[in-house]
Amino acid sequence: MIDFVHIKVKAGDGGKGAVAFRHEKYYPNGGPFGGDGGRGGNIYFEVDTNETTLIKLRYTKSLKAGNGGNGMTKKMHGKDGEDVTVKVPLGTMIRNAANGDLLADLTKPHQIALIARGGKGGLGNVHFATARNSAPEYAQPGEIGESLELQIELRLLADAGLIGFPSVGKSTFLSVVTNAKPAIAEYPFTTLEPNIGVVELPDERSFVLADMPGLIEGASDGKGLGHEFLRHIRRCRVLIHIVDMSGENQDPIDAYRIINEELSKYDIDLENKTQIVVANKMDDENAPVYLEWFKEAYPDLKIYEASTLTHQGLSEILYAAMDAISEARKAEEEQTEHEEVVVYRYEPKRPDFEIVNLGNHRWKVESDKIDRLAEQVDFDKDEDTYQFAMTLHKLGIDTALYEAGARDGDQVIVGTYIMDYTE
Ligand SMILES: Nc1nc2c(ncn2[C@@H]2O[C@H](COP(=O)(O)OP(=O)(O)OP(=O)(O)O)[C@@H](O)[C@H]2O)c(=O)[nH]1
Ligand SMILES: [Mg+2]
Repeated sequence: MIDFVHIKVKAGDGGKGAVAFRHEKYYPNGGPFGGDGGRGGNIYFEVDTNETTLIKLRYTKSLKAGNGGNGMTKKMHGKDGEDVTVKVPLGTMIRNAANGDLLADLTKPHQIALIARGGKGGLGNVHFATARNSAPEYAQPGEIGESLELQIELRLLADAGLIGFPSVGKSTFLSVVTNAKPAIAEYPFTTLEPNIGVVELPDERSFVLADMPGLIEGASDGKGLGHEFLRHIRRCRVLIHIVDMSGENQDPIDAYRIINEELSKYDIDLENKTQIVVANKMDDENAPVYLEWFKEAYPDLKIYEASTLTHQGLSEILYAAMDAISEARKAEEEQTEHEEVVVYRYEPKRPDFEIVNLGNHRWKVESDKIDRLAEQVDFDKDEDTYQFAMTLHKLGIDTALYEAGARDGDQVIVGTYIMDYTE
């Protein structure tokens, strides 16, 4: 079952840095006193194993995280904006709707993905005081939080899979214990694609159940519907293996053996999966005799007798499956419980600039971003020039120049401006 929703998300904007000055009795002309803006809230998506659908998001057109508060006087920081965490089911994939890029593939319990990052708060004017200018009128604006349109897709990972020969009653089983409405018919290979439903038990536990197309001898080599869905079976924690005791289509003893052989051939690790063996169609008049033979052939096997037609014996099977699934989930959760898995879609930040050695102690900083910034600067004004130098410093350009080999007195070309380099 695949489920899609589209939503817009907007991370919080950073708060503005404050321009303020100290005005106290004994400091009539005190220095800059403006604090920093707070960080904008982030938007996270987190796996919650209690969720099984995206229905909640279907009614959400957009989500917005809190903006950071503005900086205040007395160097007080603005408050950080509130984060938003969206709980989604296991198997949720989040894409950037604009280009289809996969931002996160949430496949483990507790996994968290940072999807939209809040803007940084602006620095208050306390950061900009210098020997030359002890009363800066400048503070940074806050960064704008990211906004994205998301395409969210749920690929339910089935906890349990119904397997067996064609026409044994797998789809009938699914249709009786879940809301799913799969096609059911006498002829083999009625089911061509797995159908999925959610089993909800009276004790409020639930699991995802899928029926599978029928398996036949040679399925692992691609016979019948072959490989297509064996890969789904591999991911199920529990297999409910249905054997048709009417004996109408196959001998139940052979059927059970052949299915297990095919699964092993396909490298499905049967040792580590719980297999619940169901003797189905027990309402059929021939079933009791076949069942006796079956028990003699497999004396150590626990067999659940059932009829999906008359709904006999089904709840015992569901509880057995649920218990095995709960145990498997617990083991999985314990593995990941204490390491919060964070999937950042961010690549390690690439520098926005390149340092080019022109030789002769001359260097060039190549960067569109910095060229654009430089256009705004009035280099006749000390304050502007100073701010620009500070920006270069913050972007790590002086360090990068040093690492590239620049030394005191070298010339650095930035945009159309030539500066002297000082370590
Ligand atoms: N007598 C009897 N017939 C049943 C029972 N369960 C299912 N059937 C019948 O068996 C036939 C096949 O049922 P499906 O549920 O489609 O079987 P399936 O295993 O999904 O078959 P494929 O999708 O072809 O692999 C249908 O005609 C059902 O009505 C049962 O408990 N007793
Ligand atoms: Mg079917």
